[in-house]
Amino acid sequence: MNYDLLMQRAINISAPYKYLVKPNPMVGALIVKDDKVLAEGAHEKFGEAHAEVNCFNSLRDKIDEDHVMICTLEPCNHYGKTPPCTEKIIESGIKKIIIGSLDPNPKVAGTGIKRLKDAGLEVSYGVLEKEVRELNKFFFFKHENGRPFITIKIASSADWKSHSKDGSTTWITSEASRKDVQVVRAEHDAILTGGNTIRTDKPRMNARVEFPLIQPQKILLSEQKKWDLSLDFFQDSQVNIIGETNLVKVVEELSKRDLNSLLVEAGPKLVNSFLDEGLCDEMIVYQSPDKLGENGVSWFQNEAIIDKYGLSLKSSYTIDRDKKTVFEK
Ligand code: AOF
Ligand code: ZN
Repeated sequence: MNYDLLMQRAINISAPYKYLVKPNPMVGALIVKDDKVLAEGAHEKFGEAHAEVNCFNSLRDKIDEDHVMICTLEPCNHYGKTPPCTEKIIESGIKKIIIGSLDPNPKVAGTGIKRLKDAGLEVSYGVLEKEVRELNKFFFFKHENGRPFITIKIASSADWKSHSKDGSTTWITSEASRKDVQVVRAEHDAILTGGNTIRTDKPRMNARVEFPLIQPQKILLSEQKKWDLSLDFFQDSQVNIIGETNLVKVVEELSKRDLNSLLVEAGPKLVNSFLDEGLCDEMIVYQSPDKLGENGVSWFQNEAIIDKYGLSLKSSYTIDRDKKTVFEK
């Protein structure tokens, strides 16, 4: 059997649920016999059935010695929001399982494979592991690094200014760039900003996209305790206000929560603080061809800052009249 091809299919069926399963990983499973796919299932919604369970539910055949299960991620072995998949697999009588990657979640981390092996199944793993990891980049990062993946997003003028000093609030980047930002927001588990941004820009900071999704949570770093809760920012999803000013402590606190990724959308001061603390894994710059000139407030003291923080170019392309550049660690 061509396990690479089958694993790719399992990955493919998991991917459409990206925005509905987060912060869980996208997972897909197949049951095959003699190179034929007899059943398939994906994890479709956070808190609901895992891929393996949906896969068994779609199988009409009775399992025999020749059936093989393909699963992109090590089956879970713990009681979370759903019971352990390992027990379901063992009960089914299936004898062989091919896994993409181990699950880095400390609640699973090898115990799923051990349980299956102990029950006498033939288990192998590591098929298209790289692809599974890439697809679930934030999930693997969080569990392997103990903190969420941090993306900083900025919109800049051609001369690296953030906004004009006189407070005129015209948009720097085009509508197409601002639409792209909505998808970036949708990908993250939480959006973090500062009190100044809320007071001056009055942003909504939700993900306005045309597909169903779990809205990112919102995190407001501010020492101001009382807020006008009718502001747009306080709608759509849960808002957490954090009064702590030490960013290392803030991220430590956020690491305890069920968040794999954090999108920082803030002004120059907070953005530079995140960079200074080394708390940036990726930076996305939407840059307009227009300059703000003398009236503009600079994003950085100098542009070479991006190199200084160990970020290097990942991709760069145009969106309408702007340029979107992604830098990564
Ligand atoms: C699987 N199959 O389809 C997924 C798995 O709270 P729960 O019960 O939904 O468990 C979530 C954890 O289970 C998640 O963090 C990850 O470690 C694993 N995800 N495991 O066997 C699946 N989505
Ligand atoms: Zn499971």
